[in-house]
Amino acid sequence: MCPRPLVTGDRRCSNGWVNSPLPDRDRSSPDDGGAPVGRRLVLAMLGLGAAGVVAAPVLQRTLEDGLGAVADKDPTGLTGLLPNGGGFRYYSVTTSVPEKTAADYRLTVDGLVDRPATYTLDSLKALPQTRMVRDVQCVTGWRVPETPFEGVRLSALLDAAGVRPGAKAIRFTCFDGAYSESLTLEQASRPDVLVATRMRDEPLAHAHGGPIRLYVAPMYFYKSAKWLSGITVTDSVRPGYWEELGYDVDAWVGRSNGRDDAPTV
Ligand SMILES: Nc1nc2c(c(=O)[nH]1)N[C@H]1C(S)=C(S)[C@@H](COP(=O)(O)O)O[C@H]1N2
Ligand SMILES: [Mo]
Repeated sequence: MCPRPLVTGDRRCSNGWVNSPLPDRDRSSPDDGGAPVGRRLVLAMLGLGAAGVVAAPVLQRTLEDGLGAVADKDPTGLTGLLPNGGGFRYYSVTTSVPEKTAADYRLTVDGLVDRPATYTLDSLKALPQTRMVRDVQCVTGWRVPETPFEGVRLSALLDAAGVRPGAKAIRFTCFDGAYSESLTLEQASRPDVLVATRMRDEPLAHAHGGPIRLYVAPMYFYKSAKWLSGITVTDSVRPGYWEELGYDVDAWVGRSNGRDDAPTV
């Protein structure tokens, strides 16, 4: 299955599905006078050329699309783990993502901190957990109402690490080996930003970025990096994966990316 091509031509369907948080209006036509962010993104994508397509393999499907279709195409072996999707879509910028369990999952906190740390899954679960129930909004338009997330406040991990004076931002990296995200230190200190251990009142499934993902409640869902493995405190914001391709770094729902969705918090 190959949905609407991102740009004219079908070369980017050679790897599977399109995966972009790009709004549909821009995906269907780069020249339809859409929002400036869309044009910027399309130009960035075009600029990538063939190498970019290889570097950013494409995958997108709805978890509830029908597992048969997914099984036919799925190069990742995730199919058996797919939970009831509840309207969520599976996103990954890589064709496969290793599975991590309590035995081999690690989260490192480093950079401009006094006490760098490495957490295991068990050590994260042993810390105080915060549960929040908010809508999830993807920048492509889909929204899932009232989704429970649970986890450790990012601010608690930062406090434990001792953020040094002069620190301004956080860079997040993922064990898929490709995705990254960023927040300012002020954003990262909000009580509604979690290092999530659970989603929808279940342990985080691999398809949803388990065992640990970031959850940034007030921002578009691309900020909620899946398969989180690194938290690095830095002296300036380094734009994340999609932000390098034109999406807003400050991705407040309803106040960014040229969109007017209802805020999620
Ligand atoms: N590591 C990683 N995290 C990611 C992405 C990704 O491709 N890789 N996609 C982002 C986008 S655009 C969305 S909408 C959500 C999708 O989360 P879901 O697969 O749990 O629905 O994950 C975000 N975090
Ligand atoms: Mo997204």
